[in-house]
Amino acid sequence: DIPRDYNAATWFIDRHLKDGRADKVAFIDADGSHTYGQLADKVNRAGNALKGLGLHMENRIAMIMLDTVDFPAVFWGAVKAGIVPIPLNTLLTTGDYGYMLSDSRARVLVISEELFDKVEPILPDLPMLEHVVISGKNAHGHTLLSDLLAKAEPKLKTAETTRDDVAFWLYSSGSTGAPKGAVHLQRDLPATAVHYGQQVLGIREDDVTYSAAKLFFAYGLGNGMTFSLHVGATSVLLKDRPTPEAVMKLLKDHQPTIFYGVPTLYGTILADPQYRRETASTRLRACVSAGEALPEDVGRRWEERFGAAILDGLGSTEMLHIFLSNRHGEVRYGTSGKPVPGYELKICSDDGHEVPQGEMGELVVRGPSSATAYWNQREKSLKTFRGEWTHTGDKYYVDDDGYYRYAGRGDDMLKVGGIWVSPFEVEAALISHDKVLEAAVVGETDAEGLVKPKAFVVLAPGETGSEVLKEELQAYVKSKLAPYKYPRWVEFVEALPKTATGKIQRFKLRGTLSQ
Ligand code: 3SK
Repeated sequence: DIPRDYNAATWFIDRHLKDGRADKVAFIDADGSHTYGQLADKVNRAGNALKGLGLHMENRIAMIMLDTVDFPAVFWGAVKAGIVPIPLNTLLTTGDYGYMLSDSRARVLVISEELFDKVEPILPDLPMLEHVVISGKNAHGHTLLSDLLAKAEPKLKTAETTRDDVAFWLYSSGSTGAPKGAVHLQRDLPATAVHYGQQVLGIREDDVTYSAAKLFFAYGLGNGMTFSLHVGATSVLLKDRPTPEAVMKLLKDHQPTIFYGVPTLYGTILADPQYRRETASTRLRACVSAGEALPEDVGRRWEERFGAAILDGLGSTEMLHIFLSNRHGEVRYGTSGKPVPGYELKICSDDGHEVPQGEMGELVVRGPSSATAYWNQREKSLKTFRGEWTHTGDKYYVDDDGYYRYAGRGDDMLKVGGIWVSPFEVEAALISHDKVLEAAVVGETDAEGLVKPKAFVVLAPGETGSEVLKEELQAYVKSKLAPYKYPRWVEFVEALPKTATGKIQRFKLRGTLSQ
């Protein structure tokens, strides 16, 4: 139970000093190891540095930061001072940053030196932005974070916040429209760390974790930062892009016990037969997947080859982390598992009524980490946050054993011959074929004006698209699913369009019929 007077930094940062973890390693990044004691010092200095720039409680700062220890230092320094950090996706365009910086009215931007070029052209157009602070060595004419930290006081008074104060925001990308700032409270981080991190994943103090999803994603923020800080574990951070090569090297070098990935990464690693448990981490005891539903076949093959099951789950930026998940010892691949303790789920029809078990509908969730609203977006907030219930926009049904099965985004479903077809089901069938790496399925209109599935296929390395292969894949899907679900068209592509969080943007593939 979280007391009314509460600041999350007391629990996630300062408690470790009292609990004797000052010398324990909290983070490992490109510069080496950082203990809990060093982290607490850096957090205090960061909070004081922000106050020294003229920031007060409830002011906002934007963070466009790669995964190094500077990220948790700035994030927690702000939270401890009652200032609201807004981590932004580091992969966005200048235009996206212009929108988010002006929408959020951040007064300070902390940015990694490598990313500065992306914001430089828009700085003159951001009147609310007073300071740019650079993490790294090249100040680009602004202020270096390292200089501010060196000069700042190492003691910081914790701001007198309550559990219901705004702690941080995260922008939610969605498949259409402008990004929306999801407003999260001080109470939200401990809720996800307890309910998912401890009660489902079972993270412990002796774990060493690595998340391929970066800290700026809601998924990565919990995986790579708050879950390990919650139990006093160690998290390895990778600044670079999580290519299969980089990830496998990190797993080999640091031997983590928990690995958090996304389906595409699991699939790409599996496509290279040289990778196996012995070339990765022999200590791996749990793997996690989220971002999009994990194809059944990928889960099975990973477990066989790497000797650790993947817990596939569903979360959202709005709910902060995973609220529906598979459990150790009860994994059912091809499903998102069962509700995480502390969260209640309903499957609803379009008119908002709960549907009988087995029927498909929209997944709606109630739980302790829901954002309060989208900043400055009244209509969108009203549609998503309805009283205690948050609408996910995901279609699900519950099978006879109580496992939740993903059936696509509400707007991605296709009706073929009057029957709903989940593009995900057809994709999963395609991906289980040896020659297929990734697939996306959308509805296309045929000569009769009827909607039929069309597949975009990324082939496994070394494979080449051909008419013969197209027919082979069509026959294969027909043999695995109800025949009406097979893709009438198959297009071979180099890559699929995806959101920053790895979700396939099927809307970008619609209307591209080129038989
Ligand atoms: O996409 C997901 O499944 C997810 C999981 C955890 C946190 C955030 C997100 C978007």
